[in-house]
Order: sequence, then C-alpha cells, then structure tokens
Amino acid sequence: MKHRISILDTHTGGEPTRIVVAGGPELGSGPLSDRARRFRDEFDRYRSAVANEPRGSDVMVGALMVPPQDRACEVGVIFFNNVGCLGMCGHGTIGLVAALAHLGRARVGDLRIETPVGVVTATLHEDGSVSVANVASYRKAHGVRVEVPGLGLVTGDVAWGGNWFFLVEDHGQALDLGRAEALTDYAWRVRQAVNAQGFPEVDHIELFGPPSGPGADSRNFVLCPGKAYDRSPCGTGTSAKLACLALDGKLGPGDAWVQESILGSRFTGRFEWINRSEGRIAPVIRGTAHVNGEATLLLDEADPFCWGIRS
Ligand code: PYC
Repeated sequence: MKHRISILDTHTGGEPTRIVVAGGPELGSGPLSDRARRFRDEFDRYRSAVANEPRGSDVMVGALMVPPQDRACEVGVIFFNNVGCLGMCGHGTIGLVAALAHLGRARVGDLRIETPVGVVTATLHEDGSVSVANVASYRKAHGVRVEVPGLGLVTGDVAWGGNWFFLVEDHGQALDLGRAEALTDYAWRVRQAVNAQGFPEVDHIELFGPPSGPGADSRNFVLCPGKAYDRSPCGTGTSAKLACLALDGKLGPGDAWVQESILGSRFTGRFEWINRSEGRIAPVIRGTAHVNGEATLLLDEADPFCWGIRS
C-alpha cells in the first residue's frame, strides 16, 4: 500500500520548511494543542516520514496544515522537526504564508493562523515579505549561572517566544558558519547543563554576537532540539530576545531590531508591551520565504525506511 503526501518545500533565510498540504493523518477536531498531542502520541511515524532521512534531514522543519478550530483563522498548523513537535515556528510561519500565496490562498494583507500555543497573525506585504505577530513572549529567568562540564560557568536568560530558549552573550565563541560544528558542541553542552540545573523545558540554545556588517544589530547561532542549527535568525528565538531587550531597557516599543543568522540572513523584529509590569510583550518578526519545491511523497510499506529513520 502506498500513502501519498502532498508537500510544498520552502526556505526562510536558508532554513527549510516542508509544508504538508494534503495526505497527513486525520487528527479529528478540537483545540490545536489537543490535536498536536494526538499527532505526537499516535501519528509520530508521519512526522518521521516527512522530516527524517531518507526523505528529509535533521535540518528539516515540517508544517502540517490542519483545519482551524477558530473560524476566523485561515488555517491551523502543527510544526515539527527531526525529534518532535514545536510550539510555534517563526521561520515556518513565514514559509507557510509563502506557500499559501503560491496556492492562491493568501493575498497581500492579514491572515490569522492557529498554532498549538495560540493564534498568530501574519501579514503578507507587497514585496513578498511576511510579518508574524507572534504569541506573547516573556523572560522567565535572568542571569542564570550554569556550570557546564568542560566549559565552566555560562550565564544566560531563560525566555519564551513560542518555544523555550536559553540566551547567552558571554560565550566567548566566534559566530562563524565555518565553526558550526564547534558551536553545536558548545551549545549542546550548555543545553544539557541548563536542563539538569532546573530548566528541563529549554530545548533551544541561542548564542549572540556582533553582526557581520552594517544594518544589523546582532548575529545569532541557534541550536534546535534535534541538534540541527537554525539557518534562519529564528523567529521564536528573536521573539524571546526582544522580550529580554525590552525588560533590560535596551530596545523601545516600536523600535527595529535586525537579527542576523549564522548564514547572514536577516529578520527584523519589533515589539509592543502587552503588560509591562509582567514583562509580557507582543513581538512582530518580519522575513522572507521562497517556495522551492512541490512534490508528492510516496510511502510504500514495502520500503523498510518508509516511515523515516528515527534515532
Ligand atoms: O523560526 O521560530 C523559528 C524556529 C524554531 C526552530 C527553527 N526555527
């Protein structure tokens, strides 16, 4: 028996998103957080078939399009990667909007998108770029000191931007693409130590440094849950960064923050306060995605790796 899954491939600042347009599992109705749980618990093989080798790779982020519960939304989406599901995904949402435009389902203007962690509003601009008004973001812990075996003391902030991040500035690492392996090793060690030291929820590590040139405020290296690094500046990571900048008084409401990725691709972020005393912000991230593939995945049960290679 062959399953057929229709996909559109996109990339946002170099980071891929594989959008499942049709042929995904039937998850029923109800809140998207419940359906994401059902996808994780009962249909994980679909995630693996789409994101993992031999069809995908560790870098691949998937986006399963589902009917929204909220009728004011154009679509619901469950993001996933090589090891599990994500709460939100900024670069993935920008890719999703580019895909919807390709399908004739998005025009210049706003559209609401349901995710497992809340509704986000995306705006497709005339120039093809997309702004994402992300879920409320905030800092949970400031100046967390972590003893990392083999590295010593590392200090950072724990913040939410749709996923959980540990944000580090004083790492002493050069953020060069040629050092991706060394940066992955560094960030992975930091993650283990942060998890062990009272923050098990943190599954993204974000290192910050100076930008490569004019026009940007910062460069980052973001290690994702499955040990792949984000080729884009990371929309949820930039949202978490904006929450920290806002609380530290380093960026004002409405001011632009240009975040550069390890590749040099850029997102522009801005925020408004939702509740200043609680430190909650409404971040908006703007970037550009391109549709670069349109295909049907064939899942043949006779293929020993039909459902992907799971580590
Ligand atoms: O852009 O939010 C993002 C993201 C999360 C993981 C990879 N990219």
